[in-house]
Amino acid sequence: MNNSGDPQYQEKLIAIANQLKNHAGCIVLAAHVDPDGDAIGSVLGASRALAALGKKVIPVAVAPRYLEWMPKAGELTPKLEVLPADALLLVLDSAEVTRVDGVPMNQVGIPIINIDHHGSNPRFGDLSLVSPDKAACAAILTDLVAALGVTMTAEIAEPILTGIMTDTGFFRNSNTDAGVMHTAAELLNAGVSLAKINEALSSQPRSFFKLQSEVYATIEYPLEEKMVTAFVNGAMLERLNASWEDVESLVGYIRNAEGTYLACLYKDYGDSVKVSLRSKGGVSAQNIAIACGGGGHVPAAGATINLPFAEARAKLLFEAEKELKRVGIL
Ligand SMILES: [Mn+2]
Repeated sequence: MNNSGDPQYQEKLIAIANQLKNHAGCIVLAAHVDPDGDAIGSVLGASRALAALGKKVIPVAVAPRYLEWMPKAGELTPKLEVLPADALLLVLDSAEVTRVDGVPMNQVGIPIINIDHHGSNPRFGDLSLVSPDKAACAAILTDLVAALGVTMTAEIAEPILTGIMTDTGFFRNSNTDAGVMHTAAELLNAGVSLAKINEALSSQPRSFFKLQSEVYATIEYPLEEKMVTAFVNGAMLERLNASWEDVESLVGYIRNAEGTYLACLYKDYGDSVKVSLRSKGGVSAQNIAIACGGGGHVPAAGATINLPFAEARAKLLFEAEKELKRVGIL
């Protein structure tokens, strides 16, 4: 087990496991807005493990279309306006209180446990375990399942492994270390099928391919061709009968443009622009995202810039240029 993220990792893990085991009421689980594979995987993995302990669980999340295969029918609750009075709230993969989706975060008398792997997490909650060395929040949950004394079954392992696969870019990104490979091996030993997860995650609707050709047509190489950008807006989606979800993985493809260190997909919402950033070669997408009012990880980050496209693009390129100069690429 790799504990380098937090010297008190094991201690905090045990304290959290004990509080969860000792809590007599229900346990509500939630993750961040715009949930990804790690958010949904962490909520489902933790909730199935706690259910195996006999706990009453309410996992709160809405799986985006490409992750709809993950929950069983009726397993997820989309939203809770008010938490049950006896609830404990377990928040997963959420870098900030304001990022938590579907549950009230200010209800008096509700204990909150915060498990995450974003270094910028302010360690909110009554108990928190934030371990930035972990490639995925789901990887922490593998350790939590063990600390709870729950046997890792295929049913618990599948969403956890999915979270790890999506947050490591299918074991290709720089956060794929020996520790996460060991964790994945443990999950495979529990009987989960890597091929099944891979197939489910790789499947794309026809609208995705039409959209892909249009988005590729917008590719530009600014900043002395050290950066690659692509653009999508609502009108393109409407014309192709595609959805914003079809766009999610596109930045992962353009980041492969030869000779570039930084990839940006602009999602133009009209009065604001969401930028999804990917970086390599020492460039920090996180630095750029933070400068634009967002956040994330060093190799993968994002921000919503509340400006029309031309101004948002200028702001992003300004911050990107600063970062590329900082590492000596420009
Ligand atoms: Mn994550």
